[in-house]
Amino acid sequence: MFQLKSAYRQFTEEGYLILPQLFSGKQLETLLTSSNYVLEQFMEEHYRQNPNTDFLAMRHLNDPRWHRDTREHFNVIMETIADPRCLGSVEQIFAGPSLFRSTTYYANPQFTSQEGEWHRDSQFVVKDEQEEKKLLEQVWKSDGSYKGIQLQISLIDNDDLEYVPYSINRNDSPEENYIRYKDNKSHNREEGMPNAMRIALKAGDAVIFNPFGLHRGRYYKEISRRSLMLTYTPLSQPIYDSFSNQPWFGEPGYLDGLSPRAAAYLQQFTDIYRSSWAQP
Ligand SMILES: O=C(O)CCC(=O)C(=O)O
Ligand SMILES: [Fe+2]
Repeated sequence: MFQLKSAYRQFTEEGYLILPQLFSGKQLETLLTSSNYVLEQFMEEHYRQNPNTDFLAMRHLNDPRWHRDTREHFNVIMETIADPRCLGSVEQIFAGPSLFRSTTYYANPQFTSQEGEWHRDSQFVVKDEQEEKKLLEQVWKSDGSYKGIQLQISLIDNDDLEYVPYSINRNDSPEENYIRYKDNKSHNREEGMPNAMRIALKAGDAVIFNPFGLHRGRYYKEISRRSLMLTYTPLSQPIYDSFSNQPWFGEPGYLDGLSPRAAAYLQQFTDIYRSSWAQP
């Protein structure tokens, strides 16, 4: 009998896991409508402040500033973060409970087209290549230390994300290192990354990927993209930074009106991070 790898093994070995039709039908439509409702407000503000200038992504769709007129779209986004379909897959990978970290929305640019830069997210939290090697070695030793895993839901058909399967458990090969780091990172938009796989998703499909593996996006004005990304850490590994800096979770009534299950899940975020938001 043909036996697929377990989700846990697929993710830990290859660094990514496809979740076909995580959302569909009316629910998918609603999620697209609610995400776009936030995006439109963000765009209006962004283009007013930065005329004719693209942005790669927007963060924090759950910021109450986008939901002053109605809680309808807020509820959709928050219920999605805590949806058992999302948490089920994420917690299978963590082999334990998860903690919400942040939301990001990728929408195609309006004015320009460019390839994304090949990277591992580990490079953003260290000062140089040597330090990154040490960090990755620590991660491999500690077996499952995550900065956060990304659950990206394609709300429309899209294949902008590229990933190098199995790169998560090893250092760069010389070819990979050339593209990612050499000559002051000036080659990191070049073609030819060995074994790169474009992740083709239909509307409603999702991918979970470990951002410490090699990956990049693509940002073309001609290629429509609406991908909602939810980031999670293991409950036991909170990370304090701009992603978790969401003091609005501490506002009275912030979680009112959500299902008891979603409210209980998201309350953990408030409980864990609240002290880090306190003003000195
Ligand atoms: O999906 C993209 O465009 C890039 C995603 C990425 O780099 C990340 O989530 O770490
Ligand atoms: Fe990344």
